[in-house]
Amino acid sequence: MPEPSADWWKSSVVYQIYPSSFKDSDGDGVGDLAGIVEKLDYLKLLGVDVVWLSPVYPSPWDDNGYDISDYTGIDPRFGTLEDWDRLRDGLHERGMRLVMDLVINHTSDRHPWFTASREGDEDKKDFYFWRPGRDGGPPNNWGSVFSGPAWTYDQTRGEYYLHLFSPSQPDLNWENPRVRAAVHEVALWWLARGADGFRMDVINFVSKNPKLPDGPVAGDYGIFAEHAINGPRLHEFLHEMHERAFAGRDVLTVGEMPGVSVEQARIHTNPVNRELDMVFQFEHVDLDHGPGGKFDPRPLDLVRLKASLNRWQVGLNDRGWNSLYLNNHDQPRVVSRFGDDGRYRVESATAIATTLHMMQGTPYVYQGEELGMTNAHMDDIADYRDLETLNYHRTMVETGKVDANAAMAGITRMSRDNARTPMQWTAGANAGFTTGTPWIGVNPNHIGINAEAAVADQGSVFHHYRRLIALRKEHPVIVHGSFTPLLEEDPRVYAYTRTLNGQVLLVLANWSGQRAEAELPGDLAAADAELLLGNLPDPGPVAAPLRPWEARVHLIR
Ligand code: TEU
Repeated sequence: MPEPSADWWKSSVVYQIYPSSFKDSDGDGVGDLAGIVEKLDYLKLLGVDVVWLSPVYPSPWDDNGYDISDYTGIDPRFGTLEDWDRLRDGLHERGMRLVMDLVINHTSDRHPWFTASREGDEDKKDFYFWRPGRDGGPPNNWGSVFSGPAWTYDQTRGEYYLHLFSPSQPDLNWENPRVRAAVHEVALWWLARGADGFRMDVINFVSKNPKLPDGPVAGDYGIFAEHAINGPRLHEFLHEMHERAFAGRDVLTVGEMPGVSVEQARIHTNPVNRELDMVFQFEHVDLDHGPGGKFDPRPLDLVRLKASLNRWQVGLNDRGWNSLYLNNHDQPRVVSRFGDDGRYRVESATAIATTLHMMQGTPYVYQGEELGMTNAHMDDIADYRDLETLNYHRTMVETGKVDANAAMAGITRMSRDNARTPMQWTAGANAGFTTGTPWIGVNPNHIGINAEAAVADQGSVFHHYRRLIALRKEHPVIVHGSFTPLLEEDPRVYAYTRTLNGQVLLVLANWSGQRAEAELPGDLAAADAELLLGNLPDPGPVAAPLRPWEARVHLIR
């Protein structure tokens, strides 16, 4: 286990594993903990420091494990607590850490807490949001993230319960101090077992306007975000959890916060407030959502993406800390979404990675991103497994509310299942993921896009990620340097500098399939710079034009 040191997570790179799709060791078609242990040397070669493990707790699997029925166990599909211990030890032996996914805004409706609550148990009756109906319907007009109303009537209790996600994910009532104490106990239980921190699911949803008022109507329902996120007690709840569970411990805490602003994140991640180390914000991954939402996508506007990411870089500099991500289990594969997964797949994947990894913050690599894995391009709804996707198709497409072809195109481009197809290990059967029948289809392009081929090819996306990760360890300017945006209105080139103790890191990336000139300020253009890393052969000097999807990192000492 590496020596604890203050803020180790600032110079770390985190690798997210979506366990059901990473590696299956027992042939049941679902990834498992023992499968992850088989691949630890692969992760060590990549150079990542931390593994963030998406949920592996017992779950009815409505939302692929984000509906938890037992917070201190392992779902049999993934193995046992002893398997988890072996994963923990395997990571620690290699100098890596293990961060767990805490889903504590809601439980599964099969969790014993909910069972007791619906039956009116004295201790649990207020563990969730129960309300009588209004005018024969739900208590307010909120809609769920996963389509439909955010309330379901329960015959046993005779009241409605709140679920901002699916009816199988009832929201915990954090106004109840016993709920908060129970959640703190869960965190302490995993820390005692050797976990090194937590990713906290929609953690800014845990404080809601206690009156639960109607939201402004959009479509069939009211928008819950007006009153159910970033609520009045959020800072209090986060600080309380920090003091009860994290204070004095050498752990990484990252809060997933859909809808958080830079201003709020500056408070959440300012160490003096003792809340969280960093947050996952969503501004940059919501930019291509059209008027009809995520399944009504619009092409990327690079100038808007630069403005968003740059705002977060400048906004948190010296006061908070950024997480840096463009991929995860909820987002389509960035090389298909913002890059070019055809002619310039390797070039665009590495240019995008260079742009992100040289910024200030902790980079998160999602499984397969380091291979340049692409969207699945599935155009038959029968191939999808994701609750959000299937609910959207059922409630909007099958009802005729949206045009079926346009919606299916949106689903093909934006569904979360694009990130959840099995990890591509080899060109062989099922991409070497399983000897059984995979729970979701394997991308046919695993023939050419797989870890075995990538590790053997020094020009692969994998080795570019490995070099980016290594640079972060070698140059303090990458971790601690201030950020200065350049060429903010340029529609093709992403450019910025990082500065520390007189050293200037210049990052140039052409996010287009055309040649581009970076019109740099004279002092930079003429600088005598050392080339630290390029993504194409024979990279030129600072002033050299940028070839299609070319990225370069120059150091001016
Ligand atoms: O996601 C939170 C969230 O906002 C999701 O709605 C996600 O961003 C959305 O699907 C994008 O369209 C977290 C988890 O990451 C996600 O996997 C869970 O489904 C969700 O919470 C409920 O736990």
